[in-house]
Amino acid sequence: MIEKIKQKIRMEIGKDIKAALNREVYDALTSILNEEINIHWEKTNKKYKEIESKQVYYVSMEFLIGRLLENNLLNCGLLDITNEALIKLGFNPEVIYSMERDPGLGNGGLGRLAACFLDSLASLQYPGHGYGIRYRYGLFEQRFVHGNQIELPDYWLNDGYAWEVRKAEEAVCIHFNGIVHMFKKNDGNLEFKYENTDKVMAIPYDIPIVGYQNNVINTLRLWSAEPLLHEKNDSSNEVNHYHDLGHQHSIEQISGFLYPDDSNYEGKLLRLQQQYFLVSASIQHIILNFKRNHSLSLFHLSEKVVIQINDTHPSLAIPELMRILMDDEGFGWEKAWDITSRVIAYTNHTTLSEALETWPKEMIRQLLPRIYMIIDEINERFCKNIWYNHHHLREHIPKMAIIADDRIHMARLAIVGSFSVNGVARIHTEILKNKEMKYFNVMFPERFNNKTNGITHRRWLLKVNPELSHLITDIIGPEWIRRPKQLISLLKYTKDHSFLEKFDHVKQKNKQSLANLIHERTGIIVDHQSIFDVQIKRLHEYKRQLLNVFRIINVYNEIKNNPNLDMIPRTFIFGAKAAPSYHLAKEVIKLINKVATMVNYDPDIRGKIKVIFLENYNVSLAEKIIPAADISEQISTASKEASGTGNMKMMMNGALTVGTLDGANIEIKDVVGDQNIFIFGLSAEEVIHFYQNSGYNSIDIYHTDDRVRRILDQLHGGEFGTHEIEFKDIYYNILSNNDPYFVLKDFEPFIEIHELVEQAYRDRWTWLQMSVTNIAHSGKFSSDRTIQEYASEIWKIKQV
Ligand code: NBG
Repeated sequence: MIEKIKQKIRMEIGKDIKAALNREVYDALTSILNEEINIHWEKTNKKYKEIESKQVYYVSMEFLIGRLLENNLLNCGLLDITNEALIKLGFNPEVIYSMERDPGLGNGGLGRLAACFLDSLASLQYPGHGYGIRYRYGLFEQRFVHGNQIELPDYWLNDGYAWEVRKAEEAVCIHFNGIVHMFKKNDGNLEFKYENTDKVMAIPYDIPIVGYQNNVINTLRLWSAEPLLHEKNDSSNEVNHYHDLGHQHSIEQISGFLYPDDSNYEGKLLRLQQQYFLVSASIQHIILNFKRNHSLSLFHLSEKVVIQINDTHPSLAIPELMRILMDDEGFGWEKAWDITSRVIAYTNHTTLSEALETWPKEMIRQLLPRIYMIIDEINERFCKNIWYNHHHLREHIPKMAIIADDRIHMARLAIVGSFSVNGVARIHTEILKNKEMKYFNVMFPERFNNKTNGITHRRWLLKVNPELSHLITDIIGPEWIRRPKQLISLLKYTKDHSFLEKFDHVKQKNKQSLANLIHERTGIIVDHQSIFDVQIKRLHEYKRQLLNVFRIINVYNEIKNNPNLDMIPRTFIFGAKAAPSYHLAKEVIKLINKVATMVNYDPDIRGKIKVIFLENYNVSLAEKIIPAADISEQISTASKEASGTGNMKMMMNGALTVGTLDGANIEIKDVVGDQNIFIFGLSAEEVIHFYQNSGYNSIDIYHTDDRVRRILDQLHGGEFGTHEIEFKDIYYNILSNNDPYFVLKDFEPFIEIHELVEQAYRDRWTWLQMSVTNIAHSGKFSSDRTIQEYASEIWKIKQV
């Protein structure tokens, strides 16, 4: 490796290695690695073609893949020798890897899940690929100015992106707007022609997805929008030229930026264009590939292809596949429907009503006239089917119809057009079946199934926590890397003090590294022996960062009352971006920053607590925080968090969960046992009951709990702000809007559970034993398990 790096730098940059800049070494390394990857990439594709295997296509508006160099080196089996080589050449490997921009092509859990799935597919040797959008600007870069979130554009492509390959020859054309003409053919069937459409080219950029030490390279294909070639250069005069520039710009906008909303969708025309752009390009390409690779009729499509749509965002895949099958391939409705509904499977990721997508029907009719006609007919046939064949559901047609109240309900379209509908954790799937999608479940019970989320243990343990990984391998052998369930063997060592010592040592080292990073970025010194109490996730009311802040304020008030309070020092660590238009979420950001300033610089506190809010939380930052966490805060209002995946990542690195009975927390509790997790608060049933019967009054708690009253009065009275009205919206939301996420209701249980946490932490061996027990059980939450379930129960694909 040393020689290879030296030679690359000499040949490509014309420099001696001693003079090379970090960025140049990064470039040299990616180039060396790409040569290796390309060989296996071609072979993998050839193999899939040869054996005509069935392929799964994971279509998603988001892929949050994180940096790739270190990950790819690891998966290629080259990480150790590269690290050694870099050190010998006088470079710091970490610095070299950090030269890579972190592609922020996703918001949060949903996009990161897609990336974990791709990693597992390749590592388990499944023929599975991703389709997404190559946004020119990913999720905004977050800065804090006077405690407020400021959003800066994310220019991630500025220095080029070493892992992508532009495949102009595989571009496809997407049609928007225009008019649809209908003709009657000689055989009596209808024929459709489109006229005056606006054409946009979708250019694919392929990214290799490297399997773990198995020479499998799958593909993540990201589409970029460009004007048609002849349209681009067809400007004979200046007026036209400017018109064309405007036109070009509006087309490029389609893959311009990622919508920065998490669990909340604004009905924007551009977002709809993006969705159709992704879907049409991907489906066209899937059909093309099918024809290239098989000599079968498209009637057999479902034997060779399965399309998993990641939430409803790509649900236009259903009418788009229908359109191609009927208008381009000449199938009649019934056959086309039969093919489509055997190929498409849908994953739901939320039950939050504001996140269930609907589009004004006029918008779809204008932008996608032919697609609208097809949706209209799907709806018509579906409603008729209920009316004639499912009498008991007749009265529910208004709640089931795909087109209702002049809007198109995407989740309904997705359920009707798929053969599988899955939730992402047990409780979430149950809520879908029994509440949110109840009538659909009555009609299609065989479609509904659960696939509890997972995370790739290769990135989230092996790569981010090398010392812990070595320690685990030393004690139980390397088997767990290929079979993460083997981590369970660690249970034998939960009472082995010498092992626990070593584990503790690694944790302390990770905490020290994070403390260093915190110091570098914020100038604040944190005590690495304090409890690192971590909440990292998107900022959302239902995730209840506010509950966490109220607790911190409460501890602060207690210390002010009693400066000699006997407590173990704590460092509260936050990372969170708020959607730019989400006012209350931004208020909470400001509040956390305010409390941080107050706490961190108050001499009375004497370092007992520190509050650290790290800017610009993203995958790379998560990789630094997670190995250092002692406590993982998973405190959503029960029933609201579909699964959560940060909970799994932190458990896998030995943090203990403080959580509500929500999402995958429940399944974590099931495996680790009640004594190895800290559960508190309302259950989902209780929450749902309160919503249905409005039996909760936040004012009552304000009047009866002095601590709560004190905190709210501090908010209201300007004690945390520079002026009185600063946090009024939070205050009114809790008191006048009756605290929709039960922050006050769960306040006392949350304080109490943290008293237990502190007690547990005081007993060092018990704590370490609990940590190791969590790691031992975390194998269940590897995305390898999840992918195996998808593969055998939904996709019916085989390992190659
Ligand atoms: C999110 C849920 C999380 C879940 C991820 C991945 C959306 C719409 N949903 O709880 O909020 O872990 O999806 O399934 O982003």
